[in-house]
Amino acid sequence: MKKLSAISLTGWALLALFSSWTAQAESPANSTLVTIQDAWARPSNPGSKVGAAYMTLTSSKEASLVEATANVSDSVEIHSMSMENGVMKMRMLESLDLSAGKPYKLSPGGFHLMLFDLKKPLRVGDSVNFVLTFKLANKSLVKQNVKASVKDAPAAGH
Ligand SMILES: [Cu+2]
Repeated sequence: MKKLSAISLTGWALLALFSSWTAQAESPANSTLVTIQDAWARPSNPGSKVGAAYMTLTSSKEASLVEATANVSDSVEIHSMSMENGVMKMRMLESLDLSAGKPYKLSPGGFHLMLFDLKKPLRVGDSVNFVLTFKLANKSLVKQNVKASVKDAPAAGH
């Protein structure tokens, strides 16, 4: 009898261990991988079908932004911008690597999400719904939604 209860105790301990392990394994899906702050988009220029959006991304783990889609345009690209020999150059990136815990600021003159083939002009007060796809080191993908409000660029951004 004593031996039996010892076994069942071990069984319970194992069960408890197992369930806490499963709970831990599931938590990344439920908790937020990337904290997305200050998401905004510029109003589009009259007659232009392109737009740009900015935000600050802080990932809790090593991850890369690998894809972005938006409800207002057919395609979204991740772009970098830099000054080369006195000329502003834009480059499309396959992905934007995020180190754990480090905020990456997408801002005018730097990284941005470029919207192509806008379905309608972006005006101040509109909002853009993005779905961002992040890839973790283990290759698993995490999608996160973010809403960017359309507003005028801060003067300091130039
Ligand atoms: Cu661009």
